[in-house]
Amino acid sequence: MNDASPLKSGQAPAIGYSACPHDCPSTCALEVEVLAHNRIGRVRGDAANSYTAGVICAKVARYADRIHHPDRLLKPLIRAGAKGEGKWKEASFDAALDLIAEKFLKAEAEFGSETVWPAFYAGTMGLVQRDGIHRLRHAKRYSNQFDSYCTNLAWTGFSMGAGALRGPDPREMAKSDCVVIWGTNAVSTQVNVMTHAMRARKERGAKIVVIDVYENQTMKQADVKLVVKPGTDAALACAAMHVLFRDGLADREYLNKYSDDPAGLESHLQSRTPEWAEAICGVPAAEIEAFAKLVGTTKRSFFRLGYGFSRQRNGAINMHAALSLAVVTGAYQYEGGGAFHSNSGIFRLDKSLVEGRKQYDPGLRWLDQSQLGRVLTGEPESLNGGPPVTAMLIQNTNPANVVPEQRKAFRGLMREDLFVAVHEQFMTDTALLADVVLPATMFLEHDDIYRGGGNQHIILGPKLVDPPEGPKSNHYVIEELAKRLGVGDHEGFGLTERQHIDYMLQKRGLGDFDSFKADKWVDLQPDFETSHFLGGFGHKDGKYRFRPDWTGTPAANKPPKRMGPQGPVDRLPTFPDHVELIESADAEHPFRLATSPSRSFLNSTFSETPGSKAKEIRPTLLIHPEDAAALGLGDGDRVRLGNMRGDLSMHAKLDPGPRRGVVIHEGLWPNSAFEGGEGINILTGADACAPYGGAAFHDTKVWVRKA
Ligand SMILES: Nc1nc2c(c(=O)[nH]1)N[C@H]1C(S)=C(S)[C@@H](COP(=O)(O)OP(=O)(O)OC[C@H]3O[C@@H](n4cnc5c(=O)[nH]c(N)nc54)[C@H](O)[C@@H]3O)O[C@H]1N2
Ligand SMILES: Nc1nc2c(c(=O)[nH]1)N[C@H]1C(S)=C(S)[C@@H](COP(=O)(O)OP(=O)(O)OC[C@H]3O[C@@H](n4cnc5c(=O)[nH]c(N)nc54)[C@H](O)[C@@H]3O)O[C@H]1N2
Ligand code: SF4
Ligand SMILES: [Mo]
Repeated sequence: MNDASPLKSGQAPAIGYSACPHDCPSTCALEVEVLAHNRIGRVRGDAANSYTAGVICAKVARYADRIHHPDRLLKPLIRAGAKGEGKWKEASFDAALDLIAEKFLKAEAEFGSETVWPAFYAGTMGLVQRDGIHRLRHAKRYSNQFDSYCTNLAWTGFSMGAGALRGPDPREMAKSDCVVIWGTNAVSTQVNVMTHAMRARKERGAKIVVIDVYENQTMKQADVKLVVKPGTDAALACAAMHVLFRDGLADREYLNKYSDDPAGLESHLQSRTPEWAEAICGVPAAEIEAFAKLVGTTKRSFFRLGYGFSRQRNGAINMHAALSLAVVTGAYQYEGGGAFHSNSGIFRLDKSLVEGRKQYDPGLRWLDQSQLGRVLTGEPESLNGGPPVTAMLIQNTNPANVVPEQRKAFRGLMREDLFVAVHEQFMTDTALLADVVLPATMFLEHDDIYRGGGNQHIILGPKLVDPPEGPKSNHYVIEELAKRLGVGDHEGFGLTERQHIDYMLQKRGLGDFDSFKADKWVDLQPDFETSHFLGGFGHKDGKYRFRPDWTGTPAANKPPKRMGPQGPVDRLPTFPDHVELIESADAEHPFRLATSPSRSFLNSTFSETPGSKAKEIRPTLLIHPEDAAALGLGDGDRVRLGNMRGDLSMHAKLDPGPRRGVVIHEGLWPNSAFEGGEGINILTGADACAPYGGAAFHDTKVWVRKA
């Protein structure tokens, strides 16, 4: 790969513009040093983009280490030994595609089209490269996929209250007097939140509040640190609302105009005192009082609600409760005030062509991606009335590592009668178990377009460099398979990436590929009134719902409803409340485990780059020193942890950051980083959470002992 001619001395590298494709709410605008037709240098944040503001994370700044990595997949591989053995024979791309098509046709002939599962997720967020797989799915009537890894619980909780998925301009954080960073480790997971929050502190003396289950990197920078037990944020929010009503700090005039039942809420909250909450969430009542007073008296309070605190079996309730607190303060009326979770509702790009929507049949069988293990081991409920899955194409996701109930996923992926093709950039845990591995291009090597839920821009990511010989784009693979599977002439096929981008942009009146090449992006933040819901919230009557209709017809920007209500919906509360739906600690499992993100990995990505590996060192369990002492554990000792789903070993790090009884494991390490070759997700559960599914990755009971 090193055949690029180096720059002559003194010659400045050309700069190309792009967007970060990774699954991160920030979707940074990038400046990329292009050193040769196939070589990049540094990657920087684009200073001209007002959200990115010139700042990106270290792992993407070092992207040259990833794109020019010696271990990149370069050749199609066909399994030559037993599954997972790691023996391969090289093949031409055509031969590999022919084999996949042959296996898919055979599976379809035997079991019907729903036996094929094109599985995907957001390893790239590019709309053409990520979502094109649906075109093939719909045209071939393969199984539908229910996307439950990430956003369900959060989006459901938010949109059930607000009726829409938008909010105050995240850049307004800089104009806030109090920024509440709730359940997101922004320093690690979306660094730009810190850029704007820190501006508010520097320029206006704003207070930074962080609410998390341990003192993470973000909390280390906070003025007010609230450490809750996992799955108890609604208790904290309810007690804070109690104080606001009690002390006359609730904005009653605003609530009467903009909400459904403030009087009902007030009376419901009467028993939700700070002492009540302390017993549930562990935050001392005095800290809850002080927090309530701070947000109740600071009109410009900006609540930045993350995903992390929704990854609990009661996560939708917790998100709705935190949002309700922001509403009770009346902060939405002020610049720099209100609650923001995601702008995903503002972009409204027409993806019908790229996804081949004309042929979409919601009546075909849905498969819950988090229950991949249950699906592949044939659990009838997860097969959802359809045939066994006997053939898969997997793009942009690494389920053998990232899905809960990993042992089942492994057993399923090892099935002899299952054919799996994985299209990847590296030999991931999933690729290792495949029958065919296809090498994939990286974002700088293909055209795409990106939109960022954490900001408000649509950003172009044109091809800037040539890929090495071998890797092909997702688009190429989908098009070539469609031809071989007899649907290449269906609507949406036969177009280039640029034609798809042109279509999406033109339909929205936003220009086209060429105009974006000049302008780089477009800023779609709605006006102040709309962003702050001053013309009303997203529900038909314009009112915020303190009493959400949890399983009713969702409003605009509906939560993922396609599988219908799931989980213990009968236990969802009428008003915001703590509901003990979580996997509570018990005598056998006295600890609660959260599997929080690490700074240098992004989900299962970047664990291959030397810079990231060196920073994360080894799989580690953060445990409170007093808990460690009780277990006879010293710093650095080997520790074993487990539950009814499995057990594994790592090293302990004594850390007063979490509360007693709570342990933290950061990052999605490759399974091979653990002694037993199994990863952290052998411990997490895949049961669907109420009311519309979603995985509770941070909601796990475990025992812990010295290994
Ligand atoms: N460096 C890095 N960046 C990432 C990722 C990564 O893995 N690494 N992942 C990307 C993806 S896919 C996503 S969706 C986003 C997610 O980004 P975030 O919104 O930040 O969500 P999480 O990473 O799940 O967790 C955030 C925080 O929630 C905390 N938490 C867990 N349970 C609770 C709880 O019950 N209450 C409270 N208050 N806090 C809790 C965790 O300890 C963690 O510090 O980040 C993206 N960016
Ligand atoms: N324990 C625990 N488990 C978790 C989480 C957690 O917090 N704790 N977080 C969950 C969340 S929020 C999410 S979103 C999931 C994410 O988990 P995954 O879906 O696995 O996400 P990534 O690691 O971001 O990306 C997956 C793969 O996409 C590949 N990829 C990137 N770009 C392309 C491309 O253009 N083409 C192809 N073919 N491949 C590409 C990358 O190489 C990478 O291996 O993990 C979930 N799992
Ligand atoms: S902060 Fe997120 S969007 Fe920005 S460069 Fe890093 S991973 Fe990409
Ligand atoms: Mo995610």
